[in-house]
Amino acid sequence: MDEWWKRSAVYQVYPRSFKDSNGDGIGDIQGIIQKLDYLQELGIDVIWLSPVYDSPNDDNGYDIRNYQRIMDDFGTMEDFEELIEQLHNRGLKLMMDLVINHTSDEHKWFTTSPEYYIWRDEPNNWRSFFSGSAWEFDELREQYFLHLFSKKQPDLNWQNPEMRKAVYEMMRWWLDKGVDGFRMDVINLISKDPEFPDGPDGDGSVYFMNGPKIHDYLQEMNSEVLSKYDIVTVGEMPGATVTDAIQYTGKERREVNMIFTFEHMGLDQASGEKWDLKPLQLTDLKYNLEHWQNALHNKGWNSLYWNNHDQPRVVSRFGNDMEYRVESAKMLAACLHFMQGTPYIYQGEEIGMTNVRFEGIDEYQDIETRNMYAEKSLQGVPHEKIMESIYVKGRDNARTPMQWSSEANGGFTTGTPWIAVNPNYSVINTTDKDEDNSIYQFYKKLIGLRKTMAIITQGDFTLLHREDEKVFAYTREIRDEKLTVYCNFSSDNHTFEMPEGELLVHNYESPKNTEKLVLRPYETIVFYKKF
Ligand code: ISL
Ligand code: CA
Repeated sequence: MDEWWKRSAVYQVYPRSFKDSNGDGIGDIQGIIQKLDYLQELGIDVIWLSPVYDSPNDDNGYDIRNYQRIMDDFGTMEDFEELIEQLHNRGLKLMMDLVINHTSDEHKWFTTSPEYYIWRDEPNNWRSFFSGSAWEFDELREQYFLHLFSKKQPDLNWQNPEMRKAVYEMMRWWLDKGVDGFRMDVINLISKDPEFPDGPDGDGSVYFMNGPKIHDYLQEMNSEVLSKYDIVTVGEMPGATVTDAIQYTGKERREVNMIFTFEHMGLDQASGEKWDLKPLQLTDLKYNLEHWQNALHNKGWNSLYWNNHDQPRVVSRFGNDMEYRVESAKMLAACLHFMQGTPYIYQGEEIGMTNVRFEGIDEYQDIETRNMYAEKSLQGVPHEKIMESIYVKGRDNARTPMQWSSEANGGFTTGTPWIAVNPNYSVINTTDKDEDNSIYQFYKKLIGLRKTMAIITQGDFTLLHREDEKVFAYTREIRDEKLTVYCNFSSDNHTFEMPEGELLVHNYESPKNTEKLVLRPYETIVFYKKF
């Protein structure tokens, strides 16, 4: 089968914050349809749509109440079918978000088929990702159920074959409707150690990440469902290492096409806790990505991403969103898009949207952020200190509405947005997208090059200037071709020997005219050589 997804670029739409078509302040499916020209022009191939299923919205749709219904906020099943049709008419594909580690506690299964969930007479010490115990007492059953996320997200019991059958049936139903693939939410958490042992300091991850039967379940899902369709699959997999990734994505193993690693997202974290801040050391990022590039080469397949709806905005995180916002947004794009793998662009990344700083905790909507704030406040951590970590890492950084224009609310809604728009919308928005030097045009160029240059999807990766703490440089090589990519992650100049080849991509007007390669602040420059 043709592996079209190896040449594709994926664009993630977080529907609540993309475009509101009816003025209720919530993005919706008709809003996405209105913006298909914008997406098609960017050159992307696939839209990954964050959950649009019926949900009470405890975790913005990652708590599904009914897998076969569209959330009222987003529209109707007819709207969804229209979206698929319009995408397909344009040659674009739709990747659905699939949340099957857990459902909402309002899903009918929770009462009609309690054996689909995980129950214990006594809780163990595991902590939920969203603070507090991962177990909740149910008055009716007089037992505890497991919820790795919020208490309104009970974990499904994958040991139950009936439950698995019901999930596979639901997946086939969507594929028969014409969806082109799945992004599988925390899919490597579905197999838990049946003994449920206590974990060190309440961290149960070794007992539920990449658990004992995970590969059996994925292979069964593949033979029951995935293998019957020409689709793309990506598994979101916290805690998966390169060794795991080779198993999950090795072609002959028939599991998934690629996974989202979290390793490079944890490098600016001082401990196991995401709120424990530490500045990024560039060499850590370089060595990590080098490791993934080389280990999966010919053995599996990488997904490439800098951010998503759970992560801060990359230009604020690894770039410089104050003095060099445009330069660093482009530099980061080039750094990622010349690597091997399938690149993912998160809505707003292509216009250089930044993190947000709301005054008070009440303006934050994310359950992870709110629960963490409540827990730390009780422990006596000062307000300013908690807010500082939210400004750096909070998920709402990525969830403020898409900034379409300099009109009220960034043109996202004519009503009151469900979460405030980043006040910088008057400057950062899509209205400059047609200008030659816009970030959008830069992304468009990178996406286009991937289509025409096989070296980008196939070439060997070699890191250059390994020890350099400020500059990330690498080559890609195949037969008689070579790409050399330089990325300056700092606001100082750095000088190197001039690489071979002609200039392919550049984020400054013209190269500095010297014998040497002088990289200016956040400069990226890419050379192409044919021997
Ligand atoms: O957001 C995170 C970083 O702190 C993770 O803990 C995140 O919850 C984890 O990566 C799993 O994410 C996915 O499943 C969650 C949902 O809240 C996220 O939005 C989703 O991407 C539960 O369904
Ligand atoms: Ca709406």
